[in-house]
Amino acid sequence: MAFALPPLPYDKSALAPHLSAETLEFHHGKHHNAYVVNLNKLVDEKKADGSKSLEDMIMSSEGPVFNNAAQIWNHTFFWNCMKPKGGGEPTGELAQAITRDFGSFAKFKEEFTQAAITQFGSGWAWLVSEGGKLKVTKTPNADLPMKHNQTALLTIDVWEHAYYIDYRNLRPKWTEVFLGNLANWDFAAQNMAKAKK
Ligand code: MN3
Repeated sequence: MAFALPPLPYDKSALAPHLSAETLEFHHGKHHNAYVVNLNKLVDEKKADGSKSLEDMIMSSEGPVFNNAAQIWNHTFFWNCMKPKGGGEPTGELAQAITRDFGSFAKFKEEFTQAAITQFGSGWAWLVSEGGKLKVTKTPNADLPMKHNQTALLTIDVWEHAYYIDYRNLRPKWTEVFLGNLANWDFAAQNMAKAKK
């Protein structure tokens, strides 16, 4: 069975003015879709096992199959890390865990921003859970927490294609807007709850 491009969890104009419909049209419709097309092509050409789940494929592959499979997963995850009227601060258990492991939400924000800004070239900054503890990490290109025994809670895409249309070269501005106006803390809390099981 071929892999399919999952639809965005909201309308492509729903994140404006923070992220334009044009950005989502390109980022989801062109970039995310290209990873799906490429993976299906690789499965055909290399006779890779296309009946595997995307996660199994990510965990068992390297090179082009890994890159495309992981980028499909990363983007599907990333769309859910944003919502209209997002941002602000988490509540409940997630808020407590952030205070416990970073000292304060402000400290977490500093670390996450630093990771997003200092990822050299393309990649991702993450809030992850590892052995019951929350951490901020960054990964290059398609690399992702599940390859490092970590559960992803929240991510920001810092490939230039994620912000260039709206913010040109200003990755710090993009990171600020993501945390301030878009971050979906409900989704991160759900991921933390699943990580505990
Ligand atoms: Mn991207």
